[in-house]
Amino acid sequence: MSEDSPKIIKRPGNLFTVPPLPDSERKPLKKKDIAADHPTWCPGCGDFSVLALYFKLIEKREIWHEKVTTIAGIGCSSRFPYFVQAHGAHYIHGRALPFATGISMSRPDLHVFVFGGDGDAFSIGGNHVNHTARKNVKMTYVIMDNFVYGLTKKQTSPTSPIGFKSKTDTMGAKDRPINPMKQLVAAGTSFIARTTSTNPKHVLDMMDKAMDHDGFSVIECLSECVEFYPGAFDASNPRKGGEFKEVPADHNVTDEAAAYRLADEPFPGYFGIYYQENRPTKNANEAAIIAKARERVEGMEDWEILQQTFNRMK
Ligand SMILES: Cc1ncc(C[n+]2csc(CCOP(=O)(O)OP(=O)(O)O)c2C)c(N)n1
Ligand code: SF4
Ligand SMILES: [Mg+2]
Repeated sequence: MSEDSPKIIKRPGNLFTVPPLPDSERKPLKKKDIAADHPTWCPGCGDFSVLALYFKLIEKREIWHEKVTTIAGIGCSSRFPYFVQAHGAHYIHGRALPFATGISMSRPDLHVFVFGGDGDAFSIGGNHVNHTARKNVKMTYVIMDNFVYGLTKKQTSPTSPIGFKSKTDTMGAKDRPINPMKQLVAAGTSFIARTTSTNPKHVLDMMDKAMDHDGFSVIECLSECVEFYPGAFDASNPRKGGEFKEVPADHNVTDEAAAYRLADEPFPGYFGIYYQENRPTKNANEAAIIAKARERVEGMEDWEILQQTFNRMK
C-alpha cells in the first residue's frame, strides 16, 4: 500500500463506530445488534413480545445505537433496558418519567422510550403520569399492564379486577381498579392507545404511531403474567376464544368525551388509538423561553451576563 492510499479503519459493528458512519451508509440495527443479555422473564411472559417489537421498531425506524434511549422504573416489565444493548436506565420505582423528562428536554435529537408496569405507572408513579401528561413532555411511555405486581410475586395492583386473589387480598380484591384510558384522558395525555402483546402487528403499529406524535404518547399494552395471573387476557385473544376488537373506524380521536366513552366498554374493550391532539409540548415551550433569554444577551461575554445579573441584585 502506498503512502497516500486511504487508511482502512476497521469498524467493530455499529456500537463503537467513532466517528459514526454517515446515516446513509449504516445498516438498520437487527435484533442481534441490539439484544443484550437473555431476558430473565419467565418463559411465556407477555413482556418478551413487547421487547421483540421494540427491536423491530428500532430496525424499521433506523434508530442508531447512540440514539436508542430506553428508560424504566422497577418491576419485571421495567427490566426492559437491561435487555437492550444501548443507552438506557433502570431507574427508581415509579420515577422513570421525571428521569426521562430530563433526557427529553435536554436532548431534542433523541426519542425517549419509557417502559414499565401497571404498579410503576399507576401506584407509586401515578402522580408523575399526571404531570408528564399535563406538561406534554415529548416521549413514548409503554405501560405493560399485567393487572398484578409480578416482580414482588403477586400483590394486588391498581388495575387488578375486583375479586382477584393475591397476597395482599387473600379473599379477593375489593377496591375498584383504575381505568387506565380514563385516567390518561383526564390527565391531559395528548396521545393514548391501547394494545395487547398477543397481537404483534398491532403493538408495532401503535409504537410506530406513538413515536410520530409530537408530545406525550402513552400505550397501555396488556402483557400477561403467566406466573401470577395466567389467562388474564384470554378474552382479548382470538387464539384463546376471545375477541380482539379494534377501535371503531368512525371514532373521533380528537374527541375527549368519545375517548372516555370508549374506555367505559367492559373488558376486554377496544384496541387502537383512543385520543390524539396536537398542542405545544413542554419541550417547545421551554426552548422558546431559552431562545428569548439568549436573544437578550446576544453578543455578550459570559462575564458581562454575570455582571448584568449582579447589577440587578444590587
Ligand atoms: C420505593 C419502592 N417501593 C416498593 C418497591 C417494591 N416493588 C418493586 S416492583 C413493585 C411492583 C411492580 O409491579 P409492576 O409495576 O406492575 O411491574 P411488573 O413486575 O408487574 O411488571 C414493587 C411494589 C420498590 N422496589 N421500591
Ligand atoms: S413474574 Fe410474571 S411479569 Fe414477571 S417475568 Fe414472570 S410472568 Fe413475567
Ligand atoms: Mg404489573
